[in-house]
Amino acid sequence: MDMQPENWSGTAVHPVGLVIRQKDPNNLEMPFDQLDGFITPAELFYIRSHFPTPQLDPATYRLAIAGAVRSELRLSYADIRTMPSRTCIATLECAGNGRVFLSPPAPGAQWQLGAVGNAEWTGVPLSVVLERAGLADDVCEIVLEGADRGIPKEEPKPPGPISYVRSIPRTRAIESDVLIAYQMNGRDLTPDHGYPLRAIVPGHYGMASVKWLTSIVATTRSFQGYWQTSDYAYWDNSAGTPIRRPLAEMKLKSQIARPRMYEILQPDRPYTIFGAAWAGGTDVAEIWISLDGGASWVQGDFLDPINRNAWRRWKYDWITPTRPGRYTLLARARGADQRTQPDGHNPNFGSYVIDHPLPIEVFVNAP
Ligand SMILES: Nc1nc2c(c(=O)[nH]1)N[C@H]1C(S)=C(S)[C@@H](COP(=O)(O)O)O[C@H]1N2
Ligand SMILES: [Mo]
Repeated sequence: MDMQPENWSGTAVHPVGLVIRQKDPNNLEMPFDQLDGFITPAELFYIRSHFPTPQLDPATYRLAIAGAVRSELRLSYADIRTMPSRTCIATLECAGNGRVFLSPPAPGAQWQLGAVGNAEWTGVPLSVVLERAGLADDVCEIVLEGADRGIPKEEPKPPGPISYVRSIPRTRAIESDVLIAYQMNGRDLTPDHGYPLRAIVPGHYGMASVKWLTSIVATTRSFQGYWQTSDYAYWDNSAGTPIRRPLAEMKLKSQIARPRMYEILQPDRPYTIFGAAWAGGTDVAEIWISLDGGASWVQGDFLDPINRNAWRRWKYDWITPTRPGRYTLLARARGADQRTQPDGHNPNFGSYVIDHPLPIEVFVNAP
């Protein structure tokens, strides 16, 4: 199991309470030890942007629907706001969340535990717009494009500026929980979270939920763009020859929020260990906690019911050890599909999908 996080220090705190991982563009994470309610307030919800936040005027904004459709559409912000809406709760996790735990260190934003949040999203189901446009029979993917543009920070870089574009399979795109969202937690999206409109693809890593959505293109061939093949992709080795495939569903994962990394605890006292667990494509069924670096495991209790694609907060009432010293705490979830989190990071995912139990080191004081 990967153990010692190398880059746990060197944090600067953003005025509103988020921790800065990269400035210009904004890449800010939640201090995960501040996890409290089921819903993450917008002020504490991580921001992951590859390019500067575009300033879009809702009066002139247009959403284009094009490609293999019967009728192309150009919708205004007002058009979207007057269409039938739906609200759903979804956890978004950046595929690189927990990267600081990788050893050797991996390039990219050194996310600790806070590039994840759970919010209530309101918008028009993507399926409503796709139905209005009329998809051709042979459409296999829906390509979502944002208004932001630039040159990516990570190698290999494309030859010039590109926009942020991701596709999702048609089968997923037409499910009623995939939204063209305009509200987060009952308020209009903030500029950093995608104002005026963004996609929300529940159960997928955050990269699928394209912000500042300006164009939707129905395509009859699988989309091979930079964010689909170079970044946010992995090596699928299952057929013998490695094939590059786009990341999609979030893997089952759990995180400890409290105690926080390197917290100093008093001996022989009640302490409630607290965290959250989530998954895409299955439900979180059990949570197990280790107080001895993985040698033994005890079962924790959930604070939230199962709610597909939303996290479940959990707790374990611990009596801290009497013996002073350093202790390693771990959490490991089991899914309704009977799978558990893996022992270590799968290198086929590169610097993404950090889904193994992440060690939280704490110190117990002398009495
Ligand atoms: N247009 C656009 N959409 C985007 C991104 C981006 O850089 N540009 N980042 C993606 C990634 S990698 C993540 S994890 C989520 C983060 O959403 P948030 O900033 O609202 O938390 O947005 C996704 N949508
Ligand atoms: Mo991300």
